[in-house]
Amino acid sequence: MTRTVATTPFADQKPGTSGLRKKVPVFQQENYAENFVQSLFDSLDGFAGSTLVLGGDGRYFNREVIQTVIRMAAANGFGEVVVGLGGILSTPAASHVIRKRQAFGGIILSASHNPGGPHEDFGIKYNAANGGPAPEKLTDAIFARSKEITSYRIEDFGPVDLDRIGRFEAGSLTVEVIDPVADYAELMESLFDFETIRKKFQSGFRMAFDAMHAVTGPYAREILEKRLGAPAGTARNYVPLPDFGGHHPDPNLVHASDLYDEMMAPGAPDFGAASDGDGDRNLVIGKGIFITPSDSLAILAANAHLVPGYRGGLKGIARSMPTSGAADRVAEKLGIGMYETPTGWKFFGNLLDAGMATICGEESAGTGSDHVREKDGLWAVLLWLNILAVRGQSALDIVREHWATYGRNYYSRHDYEAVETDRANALMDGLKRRLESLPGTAIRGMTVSAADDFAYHDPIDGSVSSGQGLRIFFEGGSRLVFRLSGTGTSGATVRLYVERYEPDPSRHGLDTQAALADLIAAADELAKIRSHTGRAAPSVIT
Ligand code: VG1
Ligand code: CO
Repeated sequence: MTRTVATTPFADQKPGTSGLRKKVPVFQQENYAENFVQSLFDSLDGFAGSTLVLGGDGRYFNREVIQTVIRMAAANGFGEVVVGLGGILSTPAASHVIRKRQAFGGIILSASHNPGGPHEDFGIKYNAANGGPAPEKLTDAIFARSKEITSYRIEDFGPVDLDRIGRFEAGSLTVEVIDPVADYAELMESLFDFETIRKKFQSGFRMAFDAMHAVTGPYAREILEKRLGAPAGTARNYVPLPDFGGHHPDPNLVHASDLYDEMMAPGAPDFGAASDGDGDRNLVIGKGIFITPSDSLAILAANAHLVPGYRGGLKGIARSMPTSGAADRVAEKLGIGMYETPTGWKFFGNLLDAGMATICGEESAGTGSDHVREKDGLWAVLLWLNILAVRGQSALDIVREHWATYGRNYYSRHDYEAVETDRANALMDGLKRRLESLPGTAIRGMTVSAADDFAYHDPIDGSVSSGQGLRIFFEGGSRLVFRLSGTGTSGATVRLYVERYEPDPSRHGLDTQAALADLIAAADELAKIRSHTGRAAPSVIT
């Protein structure tokens, strides 16, 4: 039986960089998740009788919301829900399942790299039929709808069994519980040369993969250990836990510091990697070298032709605006298109669908290709492994060679987390007001050549996304970018992105923070970060 339940709007259901992300107690308010899901369904057209893919990263509250979404999907007229066993699907796997099954779309329950647990974060994302994150037009419509919603529809049936693979009826709906790993693993086998990677492991190559007690554990065990024959123990922290073992499932140098320390110490494995809560991010560390996501994008793009799935070459490369220009130099050399989009994977969708870009990346540990419409953590790791196996060199040598060929883009991001919203806005507004007057100004011996507030004109659908980050360029190619995070759940997070290009190989061995010291100091002079935030130093440096 379908019920229509009266409700009243919540003021704060605005989707951010990737979906709606709030603390668990916010989501636990009566009707909160229901209002958002109904606002989503009300903003979609023509899904009667069609398939919805559903899964999440297994964090606290995942199972409860899965049950709610299933009953609401039934009441709203979907014909079928395809859900991962135990309510689990990594973000890239969900993207693949949506595409493979030609589903109408999918709902992914995740707050990505944010911590999980009763007082931590939860999130809901919607992906469209192409497998990619909802475009801005849709998220704007959902938000508008959430402010006027008066009721939602839900069907009355008991909880469906998420722990048994199979197909069954639930009320007016068909539910299919699928193995969350199988389709994805098969896709990876179709892109990479598993035989060559297997031989590499047989020859004694050692890697450490930290699943951070998040969603990629089962994927890494199946693919790395079972299909590629990596020794047992290659995947660590592989059991997904509702609170990620109390850690942030964020594969960066702060939250994956154990892995980093191990990779820098004597006796380190040959290659180290980690992924985040929902499996779309990747951290890659060679023996003795952390590879920045921006460099990784450039190196993967430059070497992709060595791998079966990309043997025909790349159509183009796309990167988010704050990501370093390292990939631009590769695109230039390959003579292919280079696209610069705002932060967030949703902006790559049109370029991938139109066949203009093959590989995309973000400085925030996101890399992916046209095989799905999300960034893909394990895919990036496998691409690295395949390249390492083919080239037969260490990651360190490959990175050094890349810098010698293309020059090095020194790059770092400084995050000031959980700043009071008013103070963060004051910082951004103050800088925005001064932008126009900056060109020609000299700071610490560097002259500002241009400054603007980044706006993106989508070449496919003509949409314009403005206010995407304040950019300050210096003569010689250095750059500062300031933007506010759209994924935080407490206060505001100010992100400062710092980049300097160094063509001279004899100057490639510097420590990153030292190489960027003048620019970092200039950023504080320009934006008065310390006085606005009241912080002496960033919360996270990557
Ligand atoms: C951050 C990253 C952005 C990424 C987004 C979602 O957004 O900077 O590059 O696309 O997280 O990643 P923001 O607005 O906080 O800077 V994930 O792994 O949460 O799906
Ligand atoms: Co993520």
